[in-house]
Amino acid sequence: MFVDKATIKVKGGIGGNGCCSFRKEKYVPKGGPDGGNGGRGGDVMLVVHEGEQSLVDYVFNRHFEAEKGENGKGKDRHGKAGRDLELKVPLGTIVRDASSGETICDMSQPGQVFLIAKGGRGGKGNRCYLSNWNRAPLDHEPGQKGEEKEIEFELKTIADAGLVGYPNAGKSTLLRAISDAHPKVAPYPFTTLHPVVGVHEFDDFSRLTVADIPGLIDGAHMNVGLGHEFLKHIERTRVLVYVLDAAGSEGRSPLDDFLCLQKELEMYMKGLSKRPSIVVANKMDLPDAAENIEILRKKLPDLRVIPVCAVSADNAQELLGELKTICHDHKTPSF
Ligand SMILES: Nc1nc2c(ncn2[C@@H]2O[C@H](COP(=O)(O)OP(=O)(O)OP(=O)(O)O)[C@@H](O)[C@H]2O)c(=O)[nH]1
Ligand SMILES: [Mg+2]
Repeated sequence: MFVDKATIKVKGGIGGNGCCSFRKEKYVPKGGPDGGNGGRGGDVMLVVHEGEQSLVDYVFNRHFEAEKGENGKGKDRHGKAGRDLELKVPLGTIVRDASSGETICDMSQPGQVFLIAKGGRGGKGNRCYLSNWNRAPLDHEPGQKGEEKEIEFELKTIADAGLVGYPNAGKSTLLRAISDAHPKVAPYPFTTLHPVVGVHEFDDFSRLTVADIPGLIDGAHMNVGLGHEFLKHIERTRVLVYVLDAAGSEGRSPLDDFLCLQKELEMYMKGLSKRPSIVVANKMDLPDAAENIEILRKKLPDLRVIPVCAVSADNAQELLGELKTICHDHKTPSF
């Protein structure tokens, strides 16, 4: 199940209570106060986990509370602090306050950690109240409550490149050819129903992340097909890769496909189609592809058109090299 929105409640752990106790020992009369402090409650932290690609963990379980601090004890023993609670979120999760809608943080860096709800302070034991004026204090504090928040997660995938194209153009096949991901491939439209991110590691150990986005069709902006719902997952990619069925095997012209895709992107978000782009002319093994690629090159002189056969991974290296160069030259757009 792919989930890109969730609302949850987080609560820092309650601090442990301070203790009221007096030293009792043989031959030590009036031993004095020895009540220890309570431990602090655990914090709730958000941690980016690159293995996660969905917010599915937060659909059924919506309440998260960190551990309570231990109560203080006699003989000056302080309570143990409560354990922090780490909530894993996928890279690209935007965190908002559920009531005001205000953005609290954007989990956009690998390994990023954010303290979302602080645990309560532990209460003071009666030992802390010892003074020259009060040699036998009975005062001691209860632990404080932890911070409590209702927050909203929205996942907007972050990847170096985003594959956009019509259903069946071969986006998932291409992702399989150039990365470690294994999205489902099938000869019917809308095989991919949610974004999948794959990673390619180059020989110099640099990495390229590529997001496969569900197929777009004409009128997606009017909610035709899967609509625009998934386009938010290419908003934060540096390069757009238009994957076209260069053989026109479904009776459409690749050039028209490209122009319609560009129009849909622009309708979703102004300026999106101006992002650095590459055109992948896929299915070069089929007849008519060679002829169509010439038309594409002629009509789109400013764009790099790369012929690829995704099934046999032909020319995948050239595409990867080109993506690497473009990603190197362009920073991730900021939002
Ligand atoms: N002959 C040929 N067929 C290909 C090529 N690339 C993909 N296909 C076939 O095209 C069909 C669709 O491929 P997918 O990778 O599932 O296409 P997609 O763009 O991910 O489709 P959706 O997930 O539905 O949007 C499959 O039957 C693939 O085997 C290619 O280079 N040559
Ligand atoms: Mg697919």
